[in-house]
Amino acid sequence: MSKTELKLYQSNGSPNCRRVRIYLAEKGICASTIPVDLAAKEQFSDAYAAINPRRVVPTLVLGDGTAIGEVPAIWRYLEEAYPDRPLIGNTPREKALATMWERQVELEGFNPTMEAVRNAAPVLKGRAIAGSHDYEQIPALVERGKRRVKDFYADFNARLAEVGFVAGDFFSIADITAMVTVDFATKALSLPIPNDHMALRRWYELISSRPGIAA
Ligand SMILES: N[C@@H](CCC(=O)N[C@@H](CS)C(=O)NCC(=O)O)C(=O)O
Repeated sequence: MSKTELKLYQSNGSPNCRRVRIYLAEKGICASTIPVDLAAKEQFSDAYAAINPRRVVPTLVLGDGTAIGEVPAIWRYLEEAYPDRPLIGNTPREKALATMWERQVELEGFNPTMEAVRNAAPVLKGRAIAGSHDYEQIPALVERGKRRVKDFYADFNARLAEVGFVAGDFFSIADITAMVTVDFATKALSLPIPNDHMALRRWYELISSRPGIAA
């Protein structure tokens, strides 16, 4: 299958889509991008629901029509189909570490950021959780989410005082999710990395200089 047969259904403002865009850019994989307008609720159209019944972005569609949703599943497919420049580690040990740290970043940093944003944004009223069902916002989750993001910053500042990258001494999907988390928490929650978190700031500057991060 040629690389150009990959289609990524995505939205530019979506942090989950950015996790995949950065991955593609870092690996040098070409995929045509097909915009899904979340503001216009295009994710609920019959055409998109046929591609992703969960009605969320991103979705990667392969040349044979197979539709893959969920960021880790998309990464998993791409990592096996395009093994050059591995981003989920080289060896069994590195693969486990990259997966473990990426999941920890998602659980402790990315998800709390999304929870705080989704429970606060007036435009997401009645849509506190992405997906097929509607859930009302719970204002108390906004403050708790912000507190958890601050704890994530402190914990990962300590981690990055010991190692160069989140998973150890190699760049990986764990750095991608951490980078997307910091940028989204800064923009949407006005929670930038605190000035005294020197190790996290050093890591952020290093990662920001990679060309793929602009994706
Ligand atoms: N667990 C899913 C999360 C996908 C997700 O929540 N996407 C958001 C955009 S960041 C979405 O589609 N939102 C649509 C909505 O809120 O209706 C994944 O890994 O892809």
